[in-house]
Amino acid sequence: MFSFFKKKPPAPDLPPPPPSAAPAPVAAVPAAIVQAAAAPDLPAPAAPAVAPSRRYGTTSTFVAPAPLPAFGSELIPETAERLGNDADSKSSWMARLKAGLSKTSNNLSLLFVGARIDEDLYEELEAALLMSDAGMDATDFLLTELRRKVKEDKLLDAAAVKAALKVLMTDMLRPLVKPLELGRHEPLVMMIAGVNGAGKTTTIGKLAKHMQKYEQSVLLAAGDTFRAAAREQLMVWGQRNNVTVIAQESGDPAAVAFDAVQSGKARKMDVVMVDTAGRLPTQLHLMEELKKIKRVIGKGMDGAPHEVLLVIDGNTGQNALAQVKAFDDALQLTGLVITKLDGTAKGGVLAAIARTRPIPVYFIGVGEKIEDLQPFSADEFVEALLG
Ligand SMILES: Nc1nc2c(ncn2[C@@H]2O[C@H](COP(=O)(O)OP(=O)(O)OP(=O)(O)O)[C@@H](O)[C@H]2O)c(=O)[nH]1
Ligand SMILES: [Mg+2]
Repeated sequence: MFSFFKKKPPAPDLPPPPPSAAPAPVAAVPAAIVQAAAAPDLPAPAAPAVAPSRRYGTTSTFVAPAPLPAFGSELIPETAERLGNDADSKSSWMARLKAGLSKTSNNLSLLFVGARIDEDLYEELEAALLMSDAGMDATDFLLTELRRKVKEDKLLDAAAVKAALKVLMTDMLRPLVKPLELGRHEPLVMMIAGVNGAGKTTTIGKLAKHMQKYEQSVLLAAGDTFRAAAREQLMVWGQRNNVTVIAQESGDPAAVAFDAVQSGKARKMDVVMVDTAGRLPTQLHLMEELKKIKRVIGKGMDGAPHEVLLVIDGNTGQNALAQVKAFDDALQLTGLVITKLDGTAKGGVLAAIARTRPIPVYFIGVGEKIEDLQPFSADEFVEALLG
């Protein structure tokens, strides 16, 4: 059974959000802009799609949730019927993960079919691991350990060698497993970064939905102020999903993040997630901007951001490692999310990450639906690769 996050927070002293359609006045914030999300079973109010916005602090706009009667294409796919916490969802998740990693798993599995344990096998295994993006270091490590194990345990048949490789891989990936713990701070402030198109905004949307199922109230900050479309993407999604989004028409993403943290504190939200614009680690001025966003979040709340996540496109190959290093150096990452393991991804990059920068992989994604994002499990991942 999946446990999406480490634990449910203890029963809050405060009434659980979002409790009702009634406005919940909060000190220090004008009551008019504190709109509790409409309860799902209430009839849609006759309010305009976008609730009247108000200024807070300097220039940020609050886009309070209001159901949209009909809207064209979904910018962030929305399903969320199930969280994948039953046997059916689990097997379909495994099927999707297996399908996503099939390129690598086919290569690896074929090696062992009727194979003799000789130098040819090790050489082919080395090639297959390198092709899977595992990188030189992880590949060398796995091969050395496997040779040792074969010798020590006097393994004679290919199936036993494959089983030994499975154990080695799982042990290698296990340090990356760590559940995201909710309820440690009020609010838990998360900053999300990554290169362009990695899946940051989509991941935020999926996480927000999952967190709502865990009775977490979520506030989003549209920190991607470069592109109007990026802001719209998050705002429309927020309206559809009863999640308040804080945005600014243009200007300083750090200011949006600051306003979001202030608002999250005043409203006693459980989670504040700050989206950021995509950037390459080589764009040094943009990396500086990210550092500034992080600093300013810390001014809004001591110790925040509590989580700094890097979202990585699983198809990036070995370059993913360079991204992890650069973003970690700049921001001291606390976690990773690897998306798009359903495409041409080969999966080996997780081994490379485990060997060189073992930052926890909180979630992996195999598609665009809500349930396509799940916590990372080393056992499942290796099962999909070598099962
Ligand atoms: N196939 C697949 N597509 C995904 C996955 N995650 C996200 N996407 C798609 O990737 C595209 C980019 O996602 P965004 O969330 O907009 O990426 P972003 O990092 O916010 O992009 P920028 O803000 O432009 O930097 C969208 O079409 C998503 O639907 C995944 O796990 N699998
Ligand atoms: Mg985005």
